[in-house]
Amino acid sequence: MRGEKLLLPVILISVLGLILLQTSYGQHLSEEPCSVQILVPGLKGEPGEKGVKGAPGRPGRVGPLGEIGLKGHMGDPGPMGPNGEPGVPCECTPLRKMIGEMDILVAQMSSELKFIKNAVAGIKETDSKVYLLVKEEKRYSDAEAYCQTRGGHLAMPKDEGANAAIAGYIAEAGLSRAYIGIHDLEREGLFAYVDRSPMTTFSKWRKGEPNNAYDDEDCAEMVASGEWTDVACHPTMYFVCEFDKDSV
Ligand SMILES: [Ca+2]
Ligand SMILES: [Ca+2]
Repeated sequence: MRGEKLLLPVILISVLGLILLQTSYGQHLSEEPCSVQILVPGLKGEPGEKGVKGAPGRPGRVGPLGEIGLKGHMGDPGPMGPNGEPGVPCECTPLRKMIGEMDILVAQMSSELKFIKNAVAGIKETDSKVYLLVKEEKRYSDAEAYCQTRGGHLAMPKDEGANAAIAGYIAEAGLSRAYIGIHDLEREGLFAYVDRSPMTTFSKWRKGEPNNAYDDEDCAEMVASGEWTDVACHPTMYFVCEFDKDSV
């Protein structure tokens, strides 16, 4: 007990002495600000609170041009649009007039063409037929084909007038003969016209003809006098075509 009584005053005096010592040291520092201070870094403090978000930065510089992208696929077709406004009725009267004038022109040209053909080729004609002497040597079948492609046939004299017209044509041309459209190719001895029409009352066979010489004469020619002779079909010679006037 006695020891404890002595220890307590000693502790109190020591603490009091330390307090006094610290107080006199702090006063000494504040009273002499120009004196040299030696600062020693303290311990690192606790992390502070997170700061608020800053203001947006300035825009950056313009970057380099990018590469050209790949071409895209064509899109689906769009929906159908609404119907348009009704059209204006056709002004057909001028068109009809124009077509009528063209018809007149065509008729005039056809007439002039017929005149030119007559003048140049010296075409012969009767009331109903136009005859054309073709100075190209052809076989009978080829001659008929030539006439057909132009809308006619080999000449088929069916009366004296027609026969005389064709004969005069041949004679005036200085020829002695030409194929005409008569044959017995379908039945020997039964001559008919090339358009299959039968021979009726008129015929102009030379005396002794048709004779089917060499058993090889199934076609016919007209000589300059206007008489007929049956001849072979394969030799080539000039020929006379005929055309209906209605179709020329
Ligand atoms: Ca015959
Ligand atoms: Ca004969």
